[in-house]
Amino acid sequence: MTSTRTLIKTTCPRDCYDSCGMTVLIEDGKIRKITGDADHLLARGSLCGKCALAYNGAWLDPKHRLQHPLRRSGPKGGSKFERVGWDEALSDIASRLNDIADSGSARKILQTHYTGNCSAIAGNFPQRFFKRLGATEVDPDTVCNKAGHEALRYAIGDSFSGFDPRSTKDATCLLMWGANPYASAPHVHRYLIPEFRGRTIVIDPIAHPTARAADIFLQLRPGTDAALAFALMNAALAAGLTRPDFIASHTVGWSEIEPLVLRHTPETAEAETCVPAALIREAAQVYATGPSLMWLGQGMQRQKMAGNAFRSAVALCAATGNIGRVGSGLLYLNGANTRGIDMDYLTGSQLARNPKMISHMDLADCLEDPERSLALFCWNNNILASSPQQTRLRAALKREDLLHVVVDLFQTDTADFADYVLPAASFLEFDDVLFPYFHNAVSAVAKVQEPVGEALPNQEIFRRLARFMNFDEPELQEVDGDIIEKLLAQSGWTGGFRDLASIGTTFPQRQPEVQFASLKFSTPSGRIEIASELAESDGHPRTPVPHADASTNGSMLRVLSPASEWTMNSSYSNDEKIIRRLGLADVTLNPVEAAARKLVAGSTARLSNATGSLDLVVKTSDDVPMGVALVYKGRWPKHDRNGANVNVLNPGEKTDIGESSAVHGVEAHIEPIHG
Ligand SMILES: Nc1nc2c(c(=O)[nH]1)N[C@H]1C(S)=C(S)[C@@H](COP(=O)(O)OP(=O)(O)OC[C@H]3O[C@@H](n4cnc5c(=O)[nH]c(N)nc54)[C@H](O)[C@@H]3O)O[C@H]1N2
Ligand SMILES: Nc1nc2c(c(=O)[nH]1)N[C@H]1C(S)=C(S)[C@@H](COP(=O)(O)OP(=O)(O)OC[C@H]3O[C@@H](n4cnc5c(=O)[nH]c(N)nc54)[C@H](O)[C@@H]3O)O[C@H]1N2
Ligand code: SF4
Ligand SMILES: [Mo]
Repeated sequence: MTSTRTLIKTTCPRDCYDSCGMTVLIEDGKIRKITGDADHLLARGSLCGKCALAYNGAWLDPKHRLQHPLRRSGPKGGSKFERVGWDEALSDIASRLNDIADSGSARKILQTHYTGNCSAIAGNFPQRFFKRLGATEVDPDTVCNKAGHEALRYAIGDSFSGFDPRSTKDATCLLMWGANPYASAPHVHRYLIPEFRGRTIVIDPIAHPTARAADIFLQLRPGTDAALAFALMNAALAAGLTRPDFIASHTVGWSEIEPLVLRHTPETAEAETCVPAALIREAAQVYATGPSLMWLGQGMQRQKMAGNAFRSAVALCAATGNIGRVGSGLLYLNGANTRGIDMDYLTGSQLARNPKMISHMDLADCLEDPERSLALFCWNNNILASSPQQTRLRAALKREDLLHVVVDLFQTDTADFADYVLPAASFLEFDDVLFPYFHNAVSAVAKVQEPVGEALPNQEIFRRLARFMNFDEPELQEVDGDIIEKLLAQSGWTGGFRDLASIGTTFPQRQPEVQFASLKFSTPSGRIEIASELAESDGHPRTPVPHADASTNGSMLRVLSPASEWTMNSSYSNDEKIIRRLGLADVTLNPVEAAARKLVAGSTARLSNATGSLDLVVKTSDDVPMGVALVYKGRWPKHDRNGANVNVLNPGEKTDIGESSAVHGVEAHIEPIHG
């Protein structure tokens, strides 16, 4: 018998800088293997290790996937469910939501969502439903990157228009600040950075492989970035490498921080940051000479004073004139707007009835209070793994009076506490488009198989629910084909979806454009605002200051919980091969730190603070500085012997700006466990 073999191109829509092109081998109508697309700019024929395992593992395996709508049949959190039909589930959910809305309490319906699927429709369409309903959105960015967005809004008026990564060809320096491409952008680490012909600088507390490979590595104490930024400005000024003309024409407020800059020498900063003064001078020389690119990672804005740190970094960029000229610029994220996409259309902004959002840092508070919350929807988001205050959240989700609906591919910890679990189709099971947040590309996310069981794409679930609610706005029923057509037209792609799918990824701009070439910024003054009246009127300092967090007191450690190489947030932590690779949850310490605390590698230690505690296997590595405990994020609590992950230690402290997560500011004690 001859078998049929087809190769289909699609794109990985994870929350990842790389947005790899993928090739799916279909044999006799079944997926045989999913690999990286050899033609894709970054994938170059291979996926990262985690996706290579999970996409060929749990994501294709019906026994791991949710296949049918489920209704709770035991106590809350007991994970006992019975299978129900879609219509039965949706009509019951709709009638309970209508009861809440009819009593004037729609805002007490909370919805959490994030980036489980970053595709345009699956990631955004359900927003139309919740806007029409008048539900309260738990601001998704507050668990990830809101501090950075807000700080950039004050300083340059825009956090969604970064430099085009292809402009590395024109730069002499690439500064990576609080990002770990080795884990969070593996193909950027593997290809783009080694191919870069200029010099690389990394600023990070951890000596991760990207840092180790850098020309200059500034290994600072966590939470001391602003002090370092001021010392870099001081050194640039002393070396005559600041740009007075640029400062005079395109910035406001330099004179307000200049006295602080003059006082903040590399020697001052060495004492605060632990970075040798000579290395600060060398980095300042390289960066200020430029043209230089500054990639602001999300790790450094998960500190308590993150907004101040970001504003300080922008001041360095502005003082050295490293923006608006060829080979220079700042990158946080590139929004779909850089491809012409109208996000208001996609998310149905005109339907909004309740503009108020709450922070993820306040979610436990809100869910504990029946006066503030009557229902909760979680889609594209696993709060019991990812959000702070894990113990309080679990307890709050036991409320029998709270209607809780989870839409996911898998039976997560969060789903265990739901009244209804609705099975979502994966990105392999319907057509969509993706606007990556690093490269300014447009990519096809193409259907390669039928949905598993009765699973439905997010958007179809919410179209059906809208019908059961008797919502009659046409936006709530718009079909995928029409949306894709409109989005592609907005992006300037002149072919159809199938044309795009045949090549996978396209770049609307053939050549990288210089970021902010007009040197016009969307701030009130139209300039880079080192001093911001807007920030001041929002209750923040007018200018950044050279802040450094105090050292942890002797017995406490700073707990950093960044991206793991083997999970994507909490995704993949239920894949059998990945579970084997992860092994027991661990904590990595500097060997000197471990020895001083009488902790032996391989033994178990307890990390604890006022919020919670976690038993972890001790590892030691020189990558980790003194005073720091490294515990990667992303494990599923229910697969761990603690029944919890690192967020059990996270009190949910807010950043200075943006009510965002200061998760890398968590502190904890560590002690050996005997016996
Ligand atoms: N300690 C600590 N905690 C952190 C962080 C940290 O650095 N340290 N980082 C934070 C950050 S940056 C983020 S962004 C958040 C992320 O937190 P989450 O948004 O919770 O990310 P995931 O854990 O991957 O959960 C996404 C869920 O979406 C599901 N999913 C995938 N595709 C689809 C789909 O098509 N439809 C539906 N309905 N579901 C789908 C996945 O199965 C998964 O359960 O975590 C935060 N939590
Ligand atoms: N493999 C994998 N890739 C991912 C994810 C994942 O979970 N796994 N998550 C995705 C998501 S949602 C996001 S938001 C991104 C996040 O990816 P990144 O932007 O790389 O952010 P993080 O992984 O949180 O942390 C990056 C670095 O910040 C450092 N850091 C911590 N505190 C400080 C500090 O005070 N100052 C400085 N300068 N650095 C500090 C950490 O040591 C870490 O090395 O990655 C995405 N990619
Ligand atoms: S998670 Fe990132 S690196 Fe891995 S396949 Fe997807 S896009 Fe590529
Ligand atoms: Mo994130």
